[in-house]
Amino acid sequence: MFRKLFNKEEDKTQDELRLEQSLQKTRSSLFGRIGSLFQENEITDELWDELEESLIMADVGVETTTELVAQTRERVEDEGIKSTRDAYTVLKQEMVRLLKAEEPLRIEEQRILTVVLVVGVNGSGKTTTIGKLAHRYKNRGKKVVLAAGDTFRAAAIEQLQVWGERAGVEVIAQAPGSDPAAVLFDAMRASQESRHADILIADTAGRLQNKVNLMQELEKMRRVAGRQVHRAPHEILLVLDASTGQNAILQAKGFKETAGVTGIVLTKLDGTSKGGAVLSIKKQLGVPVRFIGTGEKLEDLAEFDPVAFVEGLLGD
Ligand SMILES: Nc1nc2c(ncn2[C@@H]2O[C@H](COP(=O)(O)OP(=O)(O)OP(=O)(O)O)[C@@H](O)[C@H]2O)c(=O)[nH]1
Ligand SMILES: [Mg+2]
Repeated sequence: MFRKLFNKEEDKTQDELRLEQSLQKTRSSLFGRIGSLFQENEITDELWDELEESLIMADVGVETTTELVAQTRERVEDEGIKSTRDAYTVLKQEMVRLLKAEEPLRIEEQRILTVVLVVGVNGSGKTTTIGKLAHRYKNRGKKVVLAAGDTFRAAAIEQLQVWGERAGVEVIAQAPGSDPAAVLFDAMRASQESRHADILIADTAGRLQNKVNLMQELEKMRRVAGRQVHRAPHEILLVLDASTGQNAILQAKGFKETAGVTGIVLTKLDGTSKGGAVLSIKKQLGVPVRFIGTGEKLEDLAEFDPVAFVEGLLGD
């Protein structure tokens, strides 16, 4: 029943293949153990205990683990499921349910100009992700412009310009030290008036979620954007480094409260065995994961697909 949701190996999209590959470490370290638990013959109390233990060790987080196991177990009992194989299917379905976004991603919707703000702590992968997003949407026929909203360091502006060149899109920048809200304002105006862009993606300086003045700076960027284009910024993507596991969730809570995050980009999934943390993001934050960073190159970004993710984590 669950299998039918998945594509056959040869039908997999590039995104699905990237996701699967980047989950290799997480899969082999701990989630492999979960697969073997469900190869036992009988469904026992020990099975549920060991499942719980394995999920917590895989950085899923205690609260999410408890709920996931309880719900899987309840369904298995209510539905009179007797085989571990079918129970495994229920577990996968419950995982998908934890990950599904209720709202569609707003980036590709038709509007005069879509504005995307990219935020996060230092070094999480914001600028790299912006390059990848530009490449992705340009390939889909969108006119993309980037705004160098990290005015904190000259090198940050140059780094975005390098990504702009790689992706073949224009970068609008001002001198280092300029007000990021002013950079965004100008970039929005240029995107509308002379560039006729579809999507404007703004970089921002890395900041810790508890630095009040820096969070106020983000609020100002949001206000300025909203005055210029109806309901902008349409997406505020928080970039989290997957290798920080449950710690990333703490960061995200701070950002969500003050910066109005609408979606998560989880980077560096390729280098970590802590991919299990993904399962608790939506439950703990109420914000869905939208993209996954699967490497350092322009193409290394996958749109987040819950079914492909669960398949990549647990295998068939
Ligand atoms: N393996 C891997 N590395 C990544 C990924 N995304 C970003 N990186 C690396 O992470 C490092 C930091 O990336 P940046 O894009 O500069 O991060 P940032 O958030 O813009 O950093 P600041 O502007 O300093 O706050 C770089 O070495 C990137 O190559 C990813 O998905 N996988
Ligand atoms: Mg940066």
